[in-house]
Amino acid sequence: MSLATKELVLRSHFELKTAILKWFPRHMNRGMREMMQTLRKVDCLVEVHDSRIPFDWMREMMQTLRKVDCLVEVHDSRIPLSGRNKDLIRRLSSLKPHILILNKSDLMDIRYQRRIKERFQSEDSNSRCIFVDSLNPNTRVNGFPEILPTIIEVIRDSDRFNREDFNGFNLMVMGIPNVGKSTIINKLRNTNLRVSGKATTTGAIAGVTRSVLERIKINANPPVYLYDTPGVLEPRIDKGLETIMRCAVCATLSDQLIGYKTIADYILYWLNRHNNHRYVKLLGLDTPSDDITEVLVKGSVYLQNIVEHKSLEKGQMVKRPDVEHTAQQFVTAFRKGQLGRVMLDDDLFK
Ligand SMILES: Nc1nc2c(ncn2[C@@H]2O[C@H](COP(=O)(O)OP(=O)(O)OP(=O)(O)O)[C@@H](O)[C@H]2O)c(=O)[nH]1
Ligand SMILES: [Mg+2]
Repeated sequence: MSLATKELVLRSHFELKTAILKWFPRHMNRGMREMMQTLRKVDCLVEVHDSRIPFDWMREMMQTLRKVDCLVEVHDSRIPLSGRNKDLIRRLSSLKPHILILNKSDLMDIRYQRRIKERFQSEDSNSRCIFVDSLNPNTRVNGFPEILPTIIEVIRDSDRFNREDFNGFNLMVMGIPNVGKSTIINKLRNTNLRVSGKATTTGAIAGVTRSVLERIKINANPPVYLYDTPGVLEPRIDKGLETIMRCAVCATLSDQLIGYKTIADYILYWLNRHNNHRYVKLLGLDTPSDDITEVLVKGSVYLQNIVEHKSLEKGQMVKRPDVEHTAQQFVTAFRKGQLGRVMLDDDLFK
């Protein structure tokens, strides 16, 4: 939907306006320092995203890698290029067959699917790429039924597959936080084994899975087992602000790290650049605007997000718009697809 945009003055590029500038590099620097120390010991995997997660699981992950026949990489289909740990995947996929599942396809602009497949195919002709909407109860409407046959096919085609001592296929799922790795495992298990419940925990915030888990059986005949792993971010995610913001928009970074107002600001910038003004109705505005403070203040009034606090000057209760809460609602609406299906990396496909 596009409204008249006569007075709408768009920013030419996205800049951070908040204190994140002060401490984000420090977080990254610490992550990089820890990464360099750990790299000496384990050869690759790196955690930059959440300093509370210990590094022991990296060793676990490398040990697990020896046992698996195929790497199942999961990524968010709204950001097929941003945030993917490409160097790491390239190194690991030289050791094991690899497939890429682009999940959350219910939220992506599907016009890009063919172009994305072609791009990945041209980068690595041995890898396979499947689009999946793993929350859709109807497994037939998306790439879900293709996953297992494709994995078995790439393993069987690989010259490293040991057919003599076959006692089942072992897979390791990996990817950045919150892209749906655990959801896919549960769904594969529940669909193929006709069971219910969750074998591995899922959740809307980044960092739910915290260690390499025991292998989970996801198919009986042939036996297929899958190791779930914690999300790992690309060590060089600090290479561009837009990459960081796209990852934040898709909740692959913790919301506390970036802040809702900053995430909302990037969404506003991105929507306006794409002539998508659906937020005007959502936030009860008169016209589109590229000023996040104006949008959130007016939106707070419309949504009745008002807080009361005691004024130190006047000594009495005063009301103010709860812009933080409105920013959170705006971000949530975008993440749920209420402002349309998107391809956040569209500029990288031009
Ligand atoms: N819209 C949509 N949401 C999904 C899809 N798959 C998973 N989700 C949601 O994404 C969130 C993250 O899912 P998880 O399976 O916990 O993700 P994860 O990759 O295991 O996350 P970590 O363990 O934190 O690295 C949950 O809220 C899921 O419900 C999908 O296909 N579409
Ligand atoms: Mg998980």
